[in-house]
Amino acid sequence: MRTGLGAAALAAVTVLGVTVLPNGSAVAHDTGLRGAARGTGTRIGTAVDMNALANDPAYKAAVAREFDTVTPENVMKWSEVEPTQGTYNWGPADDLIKFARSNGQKVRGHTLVWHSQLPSWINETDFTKAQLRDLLRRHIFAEAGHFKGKIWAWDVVNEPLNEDGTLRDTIWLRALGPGYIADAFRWAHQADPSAILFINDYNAEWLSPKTDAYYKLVKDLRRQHVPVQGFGMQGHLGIQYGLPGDVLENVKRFDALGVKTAFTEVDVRMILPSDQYRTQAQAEGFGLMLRACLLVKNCISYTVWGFTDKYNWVPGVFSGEGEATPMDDQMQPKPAYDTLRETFLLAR
Ligand code: 9MR
Repeated sequence: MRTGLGAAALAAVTVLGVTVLPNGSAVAHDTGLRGAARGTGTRIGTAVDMNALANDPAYKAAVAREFDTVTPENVMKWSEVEPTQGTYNWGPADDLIKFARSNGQKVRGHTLVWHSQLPSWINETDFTKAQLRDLLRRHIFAEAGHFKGKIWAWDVVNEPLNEDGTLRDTIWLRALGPGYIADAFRWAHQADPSAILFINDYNAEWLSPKTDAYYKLVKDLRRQHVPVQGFGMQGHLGIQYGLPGDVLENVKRFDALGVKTAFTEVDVRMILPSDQYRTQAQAEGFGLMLRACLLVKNCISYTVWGFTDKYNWVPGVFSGEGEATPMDDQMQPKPAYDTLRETFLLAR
């Protein structure tokens, strides 16, 4: 396991649905990414758009065929689960859990504490600091409690740091102080002791002031026996910035801390229109993060933030950019898909 990922990784070739590995063996293209990942120790996952899952049979079939973990792209966020104070809407997330169970998939919960996608009633009411602390605690117990035993890994705190490594100025920092991160992990662990608890962020993949601060934060929290068990690197890259060179080094240092790691929201966007060079650079971006994951011991999952350009958040946020996923808008594999598959196959 995980031995075949040296320079030989470049020598696997996929032609007409068959991948020829450097040792000469051929693997037919019929098992999907899920089949390719089997036995590598790293699960392949995707974010799921619940509307697409309900209305697009080809999308639904692909989620079941290609992935062994699912993450709700939106339906577990606070604004979605408690749109009106005290009135919970668990239905869509329950549906995803049911879908995952019937397909033998694990669920990554996303996300308990975030500054974004908060219900409007939180921002619109003048809560005191003590009330906000109580609301956050109740929210964590309500949500992690509702899904207790059904979530493999939770993104407990999402995006709490700035690029310079300081704590992001959020409603939670202002109300609870810097200890809110430790509190959130303790509450989540009490509510669902079997879930693997992650801290999660973007621009967290390479060496930088931000990841230096995460390294220190995770180390300090663990020294205080706070149940932080995983470091999640979202993995949103854009080829126009160049691909980061020191991803493996970064993953390695968290692995050495004794926490699990995961790539949690991978996509690689580009300035449109695409061409073969951009599409190839994109494939390299997907591949370099998967390779880093497979080369360390405890990188337990690699999740793409959507697998088809048919449903994707990028064009709505970054104007003129897109095509960020491994399959095109017809759900046909792009070079990134083949790279992911070949990289997994070489690691088995
Ligand atoms: O993909 C999600 C999109 O549909 C939502 O509109 C958006 C709202 O902020 O959140 C997107 O997902 C984000 C994820 O929850 C956290 N990391 C960044 C993701 C992309 O913005």
